Amino acid sequence: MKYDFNSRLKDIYANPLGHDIIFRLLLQTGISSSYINNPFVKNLKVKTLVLLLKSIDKEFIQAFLDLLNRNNEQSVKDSSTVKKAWWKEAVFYQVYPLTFNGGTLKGITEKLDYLQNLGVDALWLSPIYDSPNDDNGYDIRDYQKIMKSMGTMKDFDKLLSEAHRRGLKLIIDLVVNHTSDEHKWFKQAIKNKTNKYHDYYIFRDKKNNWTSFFRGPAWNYYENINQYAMHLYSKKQMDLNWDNPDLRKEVINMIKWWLEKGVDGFRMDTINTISKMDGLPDGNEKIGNLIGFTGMEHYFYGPHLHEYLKQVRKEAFEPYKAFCVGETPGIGLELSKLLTNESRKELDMIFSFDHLETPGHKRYDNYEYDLNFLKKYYIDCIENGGKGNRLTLFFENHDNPRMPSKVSKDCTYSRYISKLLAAMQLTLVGTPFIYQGQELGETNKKFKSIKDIKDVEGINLYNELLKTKTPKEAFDVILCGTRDHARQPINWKDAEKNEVHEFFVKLIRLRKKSRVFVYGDFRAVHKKSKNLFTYYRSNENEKFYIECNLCNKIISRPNSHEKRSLILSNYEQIDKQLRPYEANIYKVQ
Ligand code: TEU
Repeated sequence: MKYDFNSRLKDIYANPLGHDIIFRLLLQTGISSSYINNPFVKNLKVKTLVLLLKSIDKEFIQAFLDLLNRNNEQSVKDSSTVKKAWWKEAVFYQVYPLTFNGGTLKGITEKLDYLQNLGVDALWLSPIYDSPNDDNGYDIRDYQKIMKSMGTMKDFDKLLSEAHRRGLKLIIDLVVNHTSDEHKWFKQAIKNKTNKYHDYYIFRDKKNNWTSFFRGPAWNYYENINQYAMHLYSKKQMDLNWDNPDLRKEVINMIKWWLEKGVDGFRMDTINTISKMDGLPDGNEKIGNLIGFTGMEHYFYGPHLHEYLKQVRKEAFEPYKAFCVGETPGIGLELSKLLTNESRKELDMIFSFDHLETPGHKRYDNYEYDLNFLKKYYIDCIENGGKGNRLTLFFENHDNPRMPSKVSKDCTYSRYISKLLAAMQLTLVGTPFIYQGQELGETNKKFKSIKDIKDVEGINLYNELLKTKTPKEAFDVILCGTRDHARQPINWKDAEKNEVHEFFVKLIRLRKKSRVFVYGDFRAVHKKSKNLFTYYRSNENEKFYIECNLCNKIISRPNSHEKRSLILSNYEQIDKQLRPYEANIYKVQ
């Protein structure tokens, strides 16, 4: 199907890429996604919409239509059944090695009993490789060497064998969209334009208008060769040229080297950005202003993405039956099906970020997260996700502030919120990924000044904000969204006496005992009730009813004559009404 100004919105929305772009645009602008389902709206032609909405300019729409016509993949046929797999049954735990336990691999090994007692089944380690730490290890200098401050390869081998001895799987972070500018490949690449490593990266005589996720142009200039090199992230993270088959081969060989050592799989860092639009065309400035980064429409879902993912899976993962979860900023529900449906043989799961901010908000905005949006998001994903796709269930990671602090600026109910979120994370349909400290009810840090901020993204944004704001105003913005909140050392003192920790242990134990939470059916009830999220999980043997109060007020509990027995609550005992952020799990008789 070719898309143009005569196309109807419903046809564009039926296209996976069109669906996700419209969903993302509505999300960024805070316009309700229910408009797109309105019979009048969905039958509108694009040209009529442009006439009606003066604010949308034709160039913006043309860029969108061009993108659709270049990526004209239609929806994938869903699988008829849900296939079982260890990574669908597992509860994952993300370790940020730099601050987990003394910043060493030995420190992680020391905590394996704690993690086993928590009940998790698999660990994801953020980068452990040799790095100058410009982006805390996401700027890799040597893929096959351990970061000196973290220990040695012997320490890693010990950690891996001790994890396996306890029945824990271990996956590592694969950062192959870019390397550090101190990587030996890049050091060769900038020597001259003729050596083979030069084409491992993206060099051009002229730069385009793309900007970096970490502010400023996405290009460094190298005078000795009079060329620019691309970096979508920090100035020291140089994008690899995945269009070069020799580079792909190098990456595949490195992956196999780690698989030979026995790792169980990978989390693939910003993996959807590895394929850039041919010719590297300028980004649409209006789209750039809206989403915050210019050019993203030309690389968040590039022309060869599927081809490259299929090759890596076929040549590296499949021979070892390795697991892979892709981190895919900008990818929504429909595109995720094209990346993870088992028929596609690309990724097993992805991390989509569409739920991490509520409509009209960005990470650095000062607002309180309304959990009613999370309810709507998960009902949509679960009811429309398909049997051939597995949702990742996460609220936190090393790139985002602590979720309880996003929900409520005051700490009155933060422990109840931590437990409410845990109840949803461990009873909804999908694979839970717990981020270090979440099980302890960690909240945002009270940083005092920009001196406390270490993250390159936050520091760069602060310096850019100083062009238009006072230092205090700029710091207040950073305080809302800095990734530093999630990167603080964990306080292990009395960790297991923590009420949030205890709740996580009980929840994970319940999930293990009752497979209904892994493969069972999901049915949301009271869908239209504000601040109330209630749903059933059921299979032929068991049925559970979960009720959640999504706000800081007491709300009525819906009447029911159903015979239920309370299994778990984040309050001491049940009351007539639902108290602030109350979460209860019942077994239905
Ligand atoms: O993050 C990629 C990504 O999702 C970014 O959009 C991220 O959210 C970041 O905050 C920019 O706004 C991955 C890693 O998780 C992140 O820690 C790294 O900084 C980044 O890639 C570059 O490797």
